[in-house]
Amino acid sequence: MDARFKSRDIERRSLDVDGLKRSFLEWLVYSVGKDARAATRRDWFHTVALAVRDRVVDRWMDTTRSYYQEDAKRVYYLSLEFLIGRLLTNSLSNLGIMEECRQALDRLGLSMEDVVDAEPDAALGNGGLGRLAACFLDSMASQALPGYGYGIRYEFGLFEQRFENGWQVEYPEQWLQFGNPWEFARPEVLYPVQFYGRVEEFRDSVGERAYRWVDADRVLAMAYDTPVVGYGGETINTLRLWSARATRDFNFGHFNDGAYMKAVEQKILSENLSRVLYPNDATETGKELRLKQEYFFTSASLQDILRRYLQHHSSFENLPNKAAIQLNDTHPAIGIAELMRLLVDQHALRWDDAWEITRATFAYTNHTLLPEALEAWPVRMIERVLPRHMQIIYEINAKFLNRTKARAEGDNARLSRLSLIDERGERRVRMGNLAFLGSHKVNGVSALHTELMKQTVFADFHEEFPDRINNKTNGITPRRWLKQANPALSELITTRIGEGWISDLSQIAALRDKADDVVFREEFRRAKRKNKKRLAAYIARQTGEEVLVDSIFDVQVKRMHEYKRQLLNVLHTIALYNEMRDNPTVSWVPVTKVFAGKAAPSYHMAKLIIKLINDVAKVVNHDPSVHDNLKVVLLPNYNVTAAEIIIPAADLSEQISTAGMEASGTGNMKLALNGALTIGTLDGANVEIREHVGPENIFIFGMTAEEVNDLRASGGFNPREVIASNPSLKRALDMISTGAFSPDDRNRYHPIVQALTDGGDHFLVTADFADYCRAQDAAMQLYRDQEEWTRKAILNTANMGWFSSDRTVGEYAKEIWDVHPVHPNHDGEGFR
Ligand code: GPV
Repeated sequence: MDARFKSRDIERRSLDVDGLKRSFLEWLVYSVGKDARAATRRDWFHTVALAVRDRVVDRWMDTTRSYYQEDAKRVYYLSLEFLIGRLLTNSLSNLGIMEECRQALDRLGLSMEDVVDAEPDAALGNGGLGRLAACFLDSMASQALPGYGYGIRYEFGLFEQRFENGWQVEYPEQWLQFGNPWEFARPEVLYPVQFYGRVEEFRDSVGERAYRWVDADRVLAMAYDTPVVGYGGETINTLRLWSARATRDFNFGHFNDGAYMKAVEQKILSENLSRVLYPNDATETGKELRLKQEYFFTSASLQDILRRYLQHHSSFENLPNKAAIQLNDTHPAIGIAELMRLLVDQHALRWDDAWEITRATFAYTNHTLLPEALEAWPVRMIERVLPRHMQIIYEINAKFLNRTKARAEGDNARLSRLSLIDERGERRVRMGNLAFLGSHKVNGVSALHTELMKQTVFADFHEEFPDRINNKTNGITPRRWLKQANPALSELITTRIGEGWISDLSQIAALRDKADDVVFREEFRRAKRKNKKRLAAYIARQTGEEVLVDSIFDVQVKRMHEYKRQLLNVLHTIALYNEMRDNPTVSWVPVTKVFAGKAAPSYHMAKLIIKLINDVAKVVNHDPSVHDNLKVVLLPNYNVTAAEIIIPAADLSEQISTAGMEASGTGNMKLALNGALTIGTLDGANVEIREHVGPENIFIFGMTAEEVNDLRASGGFNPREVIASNPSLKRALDMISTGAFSPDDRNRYHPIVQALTDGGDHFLVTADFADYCRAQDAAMQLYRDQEEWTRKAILNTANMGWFSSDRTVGEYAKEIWDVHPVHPNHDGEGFR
């Protein structure tokens, strides 16, 4: 070791058991302020996290310094959501000191599990979109890519879900309550962000027309940085989250009125901006505070990006060569108007130059085609909240529409579809159109979704700009979703093929041969069984329900949404329950139906489906006539931490959305990688999963996206006819509608029955029911042959290598961002 450092400095970096143990004790006493006798589990978590953080800081600064010294092109991932979950296991695992830490804690008489469990789950996201952002951060850091995440440091993450009497009830998620040991507050990194006010026109120094935004309210955005530890610990990137702070300037006018307290209160209220995450998944609320959140973090991030750029450059023409900005859906799309404003109003660039730079810098990812999720802000709201941006949007629109062919050809219908402004009804700004126009690349998140983008929402834009749309099928990080969540399977894999798969998941293909190896199959089953036992214990703890470890763990975990069709699964559950009761002498394959997922608090239908699942569970689980062959559980408060326990234990993965509606799905990838067989529709990335794992190793059922489209277009679908011709479906629906599961309120499920019948069954649950049951039967029959089931499970794991987010991020880096790995120099001052 280098003698330049005092022993304490060395200690802070040491990665062996003794060094870790000494540093834990030092942190406990001097930073947490407790001795070992008085320390709680939470104190120990903070202690360990702070000690681990010490091992990261030097390499973090080295990484940042290397990017700076090389003036490397950076990619900035702007996202309103980062669903990162816990960080302790992740950091230890990526640093490669998991075992050392376990032993150090052991010597202190502590269990690693207890310490790990004291960490709150950072739920700064709703579902797939936010988790994708977190997987991308891991992949960028693990591949030495200069990538930054920018978002909001919500004080309250996604609500905590509890069931009261079977109904979902929401509680605030106070993840910051006891402090966050991973983050570094940066009170000096502070940017003003404005709202409201008006625009003044004036003549600039050369007599040109110019604009300034005046009389606006101001808030400050303050940075909090969290290190993002890449696999191997070589690259440590930054996730920078903004928190709203009141400005200190006072309106003296108010004081003269004696309204001092009022003035101060207004300032405090401005901090509400970063208070809470909106709990909607793929639906928009159109609330002003949401628009302000979007602008708040986007503006602060752009100011920060320009400041960093200007350290090396004195003009802006090189910005696209030094910065790539990825818009995670349209939530940060106002950034296009904001960059134009910064370049034109504040840095005096000519409009056309600014536009060229802006377009070359931004790229946009679309994550849904659902019309209710396509953001469209009322013009009147933007005019009021962001008056200068509204002008800029009009200007972008006018210049664009003037140049289109449609105008030349007098095709007004097409022109109005291309417009940034939706003129039907209340005038609105179509954020998707703005994002498309202001980006050099636009991508979908699975092959099917990208094709549908070209055919539907962006058909006109695709014709106008045929090279702009491209596909980047989503991926998941194998570090969190295999190595950390499933140590049993990970260790088994490593004994056979080494550990190269962790940073190059394509290597997992080497397991294909092992599917025919009877010893390997036995060990694979043993790993799965271990995970199922762990889940069974979790289920017992959470719900009080005992489930059979040897039953099929049939898992549907995701947000509650009609298009995801938890109802289809419930109807099959009821049909299976009836069959089991009718045929008690048959030797049934035992099934455990595992559900988990949150409903948006204002989504009444989704909340009613939650209640239905709980009601069905109550009846089925306590009916002795099914002899424990069927259990239904709905686990509360699904989050990243719960997913890490549930996913490795799954046998069957439910991916049953109405074809054409799930943009990609990423849970489907996590489950298949962990050796679950998929039962699914040809939707989103399921299509590509089928291509990779092979059609014989997946249960595909139901209508295709094209068939769905045709059936809906024909207007001829009649759910009543389908129900009448399927006795098991009819019986299940009759039971729901007559109160078999809700004797206390027989009409409770009227809205559900209504939606599936006279409501026209928009999500085609009844249309796909029969084929779904056929696929379920096939799965149950296959499960009887454990060798054959295991063979297919292994082939799923072995064939999922392509779905690593390393592959996805690599494609973005090459085809959209043009960023390259920068390997940090760790030899300099400050490194051991
Ligand atoms: I837009 N998605 C999400 O989680 N929240 C959103 O607000 C929107 C999309 C999801 C899609 O529903 C998934 O199909 C997809 O896999 C995921 O985004 C990541 O692309």
